[in-house]
Amino acid sequence: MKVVDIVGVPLDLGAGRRGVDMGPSGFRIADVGPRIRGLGYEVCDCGNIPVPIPEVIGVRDSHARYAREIGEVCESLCVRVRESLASGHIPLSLGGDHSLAAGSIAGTAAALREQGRSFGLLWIDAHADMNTPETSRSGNVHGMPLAAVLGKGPIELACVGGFSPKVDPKRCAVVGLRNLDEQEKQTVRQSGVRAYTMKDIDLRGMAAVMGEALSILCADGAVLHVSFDMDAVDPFISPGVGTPVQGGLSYRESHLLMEMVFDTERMIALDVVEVNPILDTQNSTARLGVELILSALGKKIL
Ligand SMILES: [Mn+2]
Repeated sequence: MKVVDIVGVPLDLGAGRRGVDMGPSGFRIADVGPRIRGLGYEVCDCGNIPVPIPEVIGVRDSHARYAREIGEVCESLCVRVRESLASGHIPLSLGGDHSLAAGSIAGTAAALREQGRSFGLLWIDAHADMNTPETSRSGNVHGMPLAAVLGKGPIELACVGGFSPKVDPKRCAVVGLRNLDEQEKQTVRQSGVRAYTMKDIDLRGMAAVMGEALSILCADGAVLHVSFDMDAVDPFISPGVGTPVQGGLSYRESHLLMEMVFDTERMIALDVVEVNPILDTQNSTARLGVELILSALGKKIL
């Protein structure tokens, strides 16, 4: 029986608004473990990774706030994800702000290096998360994790696991983009990452966009790491996120995306992040997150 390892990461040091540290509780209250078990998986809830709170640490670098502490959390998560994959399990990292992906993806990259295999990275997000301490206006590190795994961004995140970069930009696709400043638009265009905006999804449909993205990411037998920011989904149905942007993925587009991920049979690791119960309505965003996790793990309509 396939095993899913749940790892909670109550991290809000990368976000500008507090509360996203309660995300893992939101998922558990929405029965994430029992629901996955109901699909026929064995589930191991590994608890939460210890994360410091901002009240007990000072800001040293206003261009990358709490980067050192976030880097330390990411090192712990990297170890957990690598061990989970080495055991043949599926690590499910629940956030917490998106900066945790610098750790989970480091874990995937480390495990696959040991096995001599390659992976594609599917990044679902309203934002590109490709800022660096030099370009970020807020200094919030949750806008930087994709830069970090590509070898840029704050050094504390880029070097998690002791090597960099974690992934080739040609093996990355971002889906759901709709909020970038001028500088970041240029960064994305020059990055070599496949970027699918909401306009692409409107014009071509989610099925065509994901069909293309997955064929690129899974080429040559590569497996998949999926990093899903709940702010990719439209805030009407996913209100509990720190940086909502209107015009996002619909309920069905989000599910189709995850169903198509499952159909590849290549997904080995999943992050679902940026659930903020403080900003949510009746835990609806965590509940939607759980539904999307189930689709990615093979829940079928028929
Ligand atoms: Mn993000």
